[in-house]
Amino acid sequence: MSGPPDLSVTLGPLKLRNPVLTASGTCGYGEELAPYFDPALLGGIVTKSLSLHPREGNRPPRLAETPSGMLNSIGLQNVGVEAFLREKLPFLERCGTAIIPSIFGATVEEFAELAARLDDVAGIAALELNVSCPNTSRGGTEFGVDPDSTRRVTAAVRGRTRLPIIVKLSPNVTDITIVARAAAEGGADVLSLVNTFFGMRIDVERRRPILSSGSGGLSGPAIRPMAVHLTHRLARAVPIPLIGIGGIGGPEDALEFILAGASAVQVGTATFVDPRAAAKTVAGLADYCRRHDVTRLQDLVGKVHRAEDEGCAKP
Ligand code: RRO
Repeated sequence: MSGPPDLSVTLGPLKLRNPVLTASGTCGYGEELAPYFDPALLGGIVTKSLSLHPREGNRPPRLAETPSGMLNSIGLQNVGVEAFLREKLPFLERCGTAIIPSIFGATVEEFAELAARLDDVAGIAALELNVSCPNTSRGGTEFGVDPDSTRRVTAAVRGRTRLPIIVKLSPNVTDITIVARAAAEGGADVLSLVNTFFGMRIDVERRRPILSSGSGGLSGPAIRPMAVHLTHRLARAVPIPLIGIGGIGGPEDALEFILAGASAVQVGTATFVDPRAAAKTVAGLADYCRRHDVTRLQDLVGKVHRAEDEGCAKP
């Protein structure tokens, strides 16, 4: 191969220098990464979900370790959209990577207002609609488990912005393809999957839930095979590009999602273990391309061989 591999990816109207983004809620508004690596190495940064007004989130304890994973119940703590624009975006703009605010509304109108507020702002590459937060009583999964609500939220946002729209899907549904199609019908350009799975831990001595809110959202390697499965299934069911999320901690994990059909990936919980995980994933993907003589990483999207091709048909 002559020259470095081409890691750039195109997701509908969204072009990224490489397919590795940070997952919402795992690096605040990007500043937390800067001591560890140059954020320009990333394909993009997805911010903590923003609401119209600041939120303090849930009471602690709001994190709990689980086997190969983590439960959270942060409760959407964030600075609010105005403080984001004033205090956080200037740093992000200087990072030299795609900036993707995640937005969260308790109502359809709040989603639309957030989109309108961010629409004409320089330095924003796309919006990710969080219709899948497991830790709020209003909005969140309330929208993301219902196809009609997902369609209405997406269409309302579509009506108020020219930015590419990514809809982040919940895994806590019977059939993810139904909600995904609704998001596409509403005008989504890209789908990201998955947000966290509902989960719970109980302190048996005290006979109480460990999280103050009772249940929370499960992330980390524990959910990766389920997320890869859902990505593989969805890639065959919807015509729009996908971003894979769920326990990605390195290049091999990212490649599982890419081969399953994701055009890009988000690194989340792994950043809490190794703050350099996302940057190392980019470097590892380039290395894989060199070792396998892949000129354009994008050519690998969805290229997993069918199990039947290897003589292991389902019983
Ligand atoms: O803040 C949270 O509790 C949270 C959010 Br907004 C989300 O989308 N997913 C998650 O696991 N936690």
